[in-house]
Amino acid sequence: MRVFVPKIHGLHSPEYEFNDSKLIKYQEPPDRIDKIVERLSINHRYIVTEVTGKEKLSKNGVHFDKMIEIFENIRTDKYLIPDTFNIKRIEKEPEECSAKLGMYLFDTATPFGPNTADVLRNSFMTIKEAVNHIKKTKENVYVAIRPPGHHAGYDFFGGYCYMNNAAIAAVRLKKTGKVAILDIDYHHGNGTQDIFYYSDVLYVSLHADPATEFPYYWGYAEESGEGEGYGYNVNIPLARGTKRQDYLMALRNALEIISGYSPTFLILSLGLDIYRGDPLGTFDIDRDGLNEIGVLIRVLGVPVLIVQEGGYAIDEIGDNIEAILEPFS
Ligand code: Q9C
Ligand code: ZN
Repeated sequence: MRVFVPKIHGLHSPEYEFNDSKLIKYQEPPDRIDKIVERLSINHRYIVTEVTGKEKLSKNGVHFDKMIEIFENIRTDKYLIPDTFNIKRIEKEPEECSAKLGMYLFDTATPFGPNTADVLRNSFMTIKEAVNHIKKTKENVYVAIRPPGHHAGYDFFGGYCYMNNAAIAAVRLKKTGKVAILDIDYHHGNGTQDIFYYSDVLYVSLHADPATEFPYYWGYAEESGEGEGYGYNVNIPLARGTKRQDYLMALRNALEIISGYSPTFLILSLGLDIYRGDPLGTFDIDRDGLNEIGVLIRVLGVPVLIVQEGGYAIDEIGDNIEAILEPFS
């Protein structure tokens, strides 16, 4: 299987995030992806390509222009964590960079640094190359990318995410067929839901119940889409501590829905934070469980674009990625 990696992702590397009323070490560091790439590079089933190119963010086809313009124009010598949020959503832009970011940011875990915009430009190019490859070959592709994307919506960002990698791919793939997105990150993909809420791109998400878990204000089962999108948003919230067998049962239901839609392409938002040893998750899914998840999704027989989202058990991330990708490779 081909693997695409943004070469300069490591230039986005905040030191801290503000979490649970404390300043803590940033939980989404470069070695997440470095460890994955290191492991797949020595496995003959994978051909790893580092993408060096960059693409202007304004052509992303998904996000609100004003938010992207702010990303393009931030000038800072340190990682900014805004302290004030635009909950009234006024359109006037303040002068201070941190306050500009606060216009669209929804949490305190998503610092914006000197090279963040450049890293996003490299991410965008990486997504485009992966999309071109799956379009051309109809073969499964894995994008080993960070920062992740599924918490970034049309006009908001947060949860370590700035731009929605899976959504950017979906919009492009939609030009040649029907697209479904399956999101198995531990957290609800509020950004992806938001972007496709009014459209017939099918979004199906298995995630921890928002009543107890981030992102708290999205992800309930009754959020079904609206207008053209009605019925094409499917949320399956699961209790903290959900065990492998219950998870797999819910996954079979999700796959039934996807199979009924007959997509041309499937995008898999892959969060390894469902793993039992993850510091941010609570699900009880072991490494064999990850492999079984891969097997069940593979059985659909649809070409899959696998996009990396969360996953913070860094010492085990190499073993975990091999376990879940093996059926696709
Ligand atoms: N009190 C992804 O897995 N912090 N993002 C949660 C809870 C943010 C996770 C704080 C977690 C973001 C892509
Ligand atoms: Zn997550």
